[in-house]
Amino acid sequence: MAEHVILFTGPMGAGKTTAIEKLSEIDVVRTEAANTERQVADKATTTVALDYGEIVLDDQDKVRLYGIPGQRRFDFMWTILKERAKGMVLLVHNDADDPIGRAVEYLDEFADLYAKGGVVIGITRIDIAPGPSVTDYAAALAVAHPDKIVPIYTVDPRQRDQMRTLLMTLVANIETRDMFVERVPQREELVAE
Ligand SMILES: Nc1nc2c(ncn2[C@@H]2O[C@H](COP(=O)(O)OP(=O)(O)OP(=O)(O)O)[C@@H](O)[C@H]2O)c(=O)[nH]1
Ligand SMILES: [Mg+2]
Repeated sequence: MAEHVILFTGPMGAGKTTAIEKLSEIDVVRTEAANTERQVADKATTTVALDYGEIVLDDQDKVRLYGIPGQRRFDFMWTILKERAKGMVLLVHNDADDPIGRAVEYLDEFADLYAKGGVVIGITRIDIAPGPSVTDYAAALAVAHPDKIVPIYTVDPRQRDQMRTLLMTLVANIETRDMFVERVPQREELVAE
């Protein structure tokens, strides 16, 4: 059975914990504490260390789901979890301040994960804020990260099927890339020939 470690990143209130709760087939380990920043995200609690859940896709891929805290003051956890992960689900809520700017910022911060495996973006809370559109995000990312092709979807993290599709897209991308890397002769082999 293949195993993948996937990080859920994004600003405070984007829906990372909600998504992991929906996807996980085990009881989720949560580290919620009272939210003292209600002006940033109007909800009772916030993640202070990590979320952890697991799901098996198609009986063959075990996916370990890690959610990071959205608040920057807990970003020491980002560094720890970044090392372990192979891919990232970046969730950005469309009603955030400058949501496109936040998406670019997270892609900058976690660029290693793009190189290691793959990244997919889910824009959330579009029922609350319908714009900006997927096209607006794509245009901004093409300028900020012209070397990256990142799939962008709109999702509602409260809907399990939507999150499952997003996750399966990411895992398929990672596996395709792994296969390609295995097949392409490495530089040392070419030198030896
Ligand atoms: N209406 C609506 N609500 C949503 C949507 N996505 C998430 N939410 C709600 O927004 C809130 C998101 O909260 P969390 O899941 O705790 O967000 P988080 O990303 O884990 O936030 P931090 O841990 O604080 O960084 C929850 O109350 C969700 O029910 C959406 O698409 N539409
Ligand atoms: Mg959370």
